[in-house]
Amino acid sequence: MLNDTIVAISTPLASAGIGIIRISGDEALKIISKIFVPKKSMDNRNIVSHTLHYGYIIDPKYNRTLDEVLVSYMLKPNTYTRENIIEINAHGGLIVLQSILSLVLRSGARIAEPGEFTKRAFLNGRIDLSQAEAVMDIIHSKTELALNASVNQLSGNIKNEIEKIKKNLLETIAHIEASIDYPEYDIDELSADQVKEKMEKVATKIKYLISSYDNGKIIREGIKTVIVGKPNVGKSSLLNALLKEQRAIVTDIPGTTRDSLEEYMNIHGIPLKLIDTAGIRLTEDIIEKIGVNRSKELMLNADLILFVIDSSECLTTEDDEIMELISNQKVIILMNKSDLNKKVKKEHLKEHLREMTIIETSALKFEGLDQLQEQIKNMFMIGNIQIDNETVIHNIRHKQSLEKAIESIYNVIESIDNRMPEDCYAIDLHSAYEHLGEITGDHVNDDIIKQIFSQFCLGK
Ligand SMILES: Nc1nc2c(ncn2[C@@H]2O[C@H](COP(=O)(O)OP(=O)(O)OP(=O)(O)O)[C@@H](O)[C@H]2O)c(=O)[nH]1
Ligand SMILES: [Mg+2]
Repeated sequence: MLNDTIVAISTPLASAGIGIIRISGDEALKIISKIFVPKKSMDNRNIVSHTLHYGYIIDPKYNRTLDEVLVSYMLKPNTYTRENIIEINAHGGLIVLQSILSLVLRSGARIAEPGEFTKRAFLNGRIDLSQAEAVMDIIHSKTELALNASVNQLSGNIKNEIEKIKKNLLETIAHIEASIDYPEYDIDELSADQVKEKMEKVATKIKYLISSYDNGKIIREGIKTVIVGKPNVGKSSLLNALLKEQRAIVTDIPGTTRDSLEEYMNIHGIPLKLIDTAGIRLTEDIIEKIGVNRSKELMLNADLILFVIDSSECLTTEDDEIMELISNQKVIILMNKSDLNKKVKKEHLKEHLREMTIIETSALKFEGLDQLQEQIKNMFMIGNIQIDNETVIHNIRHKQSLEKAIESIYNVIESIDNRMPEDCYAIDLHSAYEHLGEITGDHVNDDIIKQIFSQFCLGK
């Protein structure tokens, strides 16, 4: 499949200033010579790589001009795919681009699958699998921090980190196997204690990478923050106050919010995905019931819960029920309506919820909101998330492979502690090595590769 020449429209199919059609493969030069008539005649045998040429795309069969274009010639091996690449910069119109595309197809290319250009870059060894994944992450970045992390990944920071660990493992494996296979040679033996010491260092490194995933997820997806509470405590007012706009409907009628509502706000470059929910109570109203169930569902999947109570009223069984539901999650309790006379005592809340932070707020008077943001910042260590120099794992696939690798390393350590023979733990060393190879793509099966690239955009 790597032998044929592929083509795709690499820009969105919409009216735009320019649209780019990209061709990659051995036939790219031959195909373009059939359909491109440059203003200044050029010799196809002496093309200088990475040059841009002005001219017309002409359908030779009907001698019809399709568009006025600029064509870039990029000769292998210094290209995105490591193959010859031609890019036609045409006008960005649906019909123009599709006409040129079908002409290229008729001239001998095949339509590219999603991500196939990047897949070729990977299969031809220009980038590893983690870098290929970074390409997609860059395209889908929702925050500046996410973009930063993905660019670092593309530049190879994860690849380098993993390669270092793999090299370390490989040296140990080679040493052990040489002494098993060639006992007659006098190889400096690594003592079991030395192997153990090495593996403990490896485990620490892997553990560190795994722990970076929590930050990575936040960088990538933001903090999913769900505002919950019984009806009329001021949840929607709080959302509006934080966003500084009248986004949600607020009334003094309990049960105003029927459906959940999402908005983003930023804390130090990290998005907070704020979700206002329907107040939780027992209700016979069918629509409200659906809303209440949805609130409960959202609560379970939240990174953070803002539990709002009305501090000017006594707590009720509804508040108790919610506290029960959220007792295992990251929660900040907001004693709202602090501008009114206080009836709820903090001590009473603490009886129910031991570890939780309590903040007094008034959504009406915009009080306590800075304190709330500060608390969120500290809770998620947002000030500490620095990804410029640090390697952050933010891909679940990478995390899973690291977890499997560390499992195997722990097995090695355990075998050594139990004084097992070397060939026993050599197997676990191998499997740790292979799990790390899943990240870089040296040990990964075709199905996984297929699945990863199928998530790519067309033309990338
Ligand atoms: N005094 C005072 N009133 C508030 C405060 N926050 C909200 N309210 C009032 O409380 C009432 C209910 O506010 P909402 O924001 O709609 O409450 P909710 O929790 O979203 O209610 P549901 O959508 O019904 O679950 C409104 O009349 C608000 O003006 C506050 O901090 N102080
Ligand atoms: Mg509401």
